[in-house]
Amino acid sequence: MLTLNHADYHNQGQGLATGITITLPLPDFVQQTGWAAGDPGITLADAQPLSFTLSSLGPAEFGMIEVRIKTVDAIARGSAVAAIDTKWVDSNPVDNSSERVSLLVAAADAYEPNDLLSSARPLLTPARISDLSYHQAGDQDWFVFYTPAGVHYHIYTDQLSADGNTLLALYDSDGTEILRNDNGGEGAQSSSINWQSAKPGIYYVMVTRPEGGSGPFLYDLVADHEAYLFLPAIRLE
Ligand SMILES: [Ca+2]
Ligand SMILES: [Ca+2]
Ligand SMILES: [Ca+2]
Repeated sequence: MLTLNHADYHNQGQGLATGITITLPLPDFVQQTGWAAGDPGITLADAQPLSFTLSSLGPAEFGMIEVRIKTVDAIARGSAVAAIDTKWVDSNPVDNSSERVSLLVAAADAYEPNDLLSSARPLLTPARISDLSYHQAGDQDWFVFYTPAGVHYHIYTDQLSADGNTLLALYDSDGTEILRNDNGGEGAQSSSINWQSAKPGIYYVMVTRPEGGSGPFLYDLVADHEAYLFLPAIRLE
């Protein structure tokens, strides 16, 4: 897998900056395989953490470093913050770091293909299935579980990556929808269903992205048995 990442830099100071170091620490799951920069003065200083040096940058001058990275993982999440440093007196060092940028690898998860009720994967409740992905437009993740009657379930999506958005639905053995939820989970776009099985049988849960959105994301699917505590009747006499 090959993706491109770039760091923009800009001298917003009044004077010539010299002895510049640009650092871009990458998460462990990616490797830098190459880089390119428009400014011929840029040199690679170190591979880990990834850093570059530039002898000088005049007032209002700017540039960009493009870094090619690869990963062998199908699912991974991390983030990176680029930083720039100069040996010159810097009147405003607080803006020398970039915003934290999410780095996401969201290829097909370990339960694919499961886009149909007929290809649903077993869900042994209670369960947390981590590192699921919505890896392509229209992906549906179907899971199937058996329940006796009278069990309370809390089924929800969790740990959504940036810009993630789930729609969660519950179906009976005929594929008839029982419940669905879009944004009822603890995270803003996550989903949650509370349900009690009226009769024993096979049921299905399905997770997808709601209409109107796009883009890959990662999530966990959790199916908890809700515990109810019935206190014995007590009496003071
Ligand atoms: Ca999936
Ligand atoms: Ca799927
Ligand atoms: Ca949602």
